[in-house]
Amino acid sequence: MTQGMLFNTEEPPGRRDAPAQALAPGAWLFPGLVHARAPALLSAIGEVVRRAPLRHMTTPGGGRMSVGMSGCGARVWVSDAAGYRYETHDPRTGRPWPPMPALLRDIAGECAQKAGYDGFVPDSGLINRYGPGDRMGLHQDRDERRDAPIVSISLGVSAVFLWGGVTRSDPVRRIVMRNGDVVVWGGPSRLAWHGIAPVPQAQHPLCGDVRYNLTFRRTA
Ligand code: MD3
Ligand code: FE
Repeated sequence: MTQGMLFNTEEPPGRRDAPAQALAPGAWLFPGLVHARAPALLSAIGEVVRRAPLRHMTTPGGGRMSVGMSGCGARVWVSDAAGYRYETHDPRTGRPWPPMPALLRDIAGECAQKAGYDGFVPDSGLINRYGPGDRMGLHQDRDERRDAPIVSISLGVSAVFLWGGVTRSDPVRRIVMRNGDVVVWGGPSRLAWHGIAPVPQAQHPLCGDVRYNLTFRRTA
């Protein structure tokens, strides 16, 4: 997609009940699974970021992440000059992270169950906010429990998800994530390399030019 062009990323009708797609062993894409609940999910995000404002974290290498981040639950991932870790308190406010809204916890559990992971109760909900041009480089998620899946919910503007497989040299697949799409990653796919290509300049009726991604994890 050409940067700078305007796209209407509103999802076409009829994709809401699209079948689940197996992306790889242990990894499932559910197109539009939470589409109907996008407004409620966005309200829950608003409730969290009112108490724990989105911020651009610093990487250990001294860079500034383009993605705005916040979170809820017992522990939330943070990055600063000292490295990556999960913290019980928001370093920006000094207060505990906001509790995870029951709506988020319940939807995450329901999504995990659809992928065959029963009894998933996340203790961490990370909120990523992407504006036009914001991206996330290829990485692995290594800082939390690996015996639990990660549930990812995309909202707002569509983005191209980069998926490099479990070995760094694996070819990178490109998968479009639209408003209401859910991916559940676990088992053999839990340590896959992944990232987000620069988000296009586009408009979504619920989110303007923003993409949100929610990820739900177990950290303890
Ligand atoms: C594949 N977020 O927060 S979510 C992250 O859209 C992160 O904001 C991206 O990567 C985003 O760490 C992608 C999809 C995702 C999340 C975790 C994974 C894919 C994953 C863990 C293992 C393999
Ligand atoms: Fe990640």
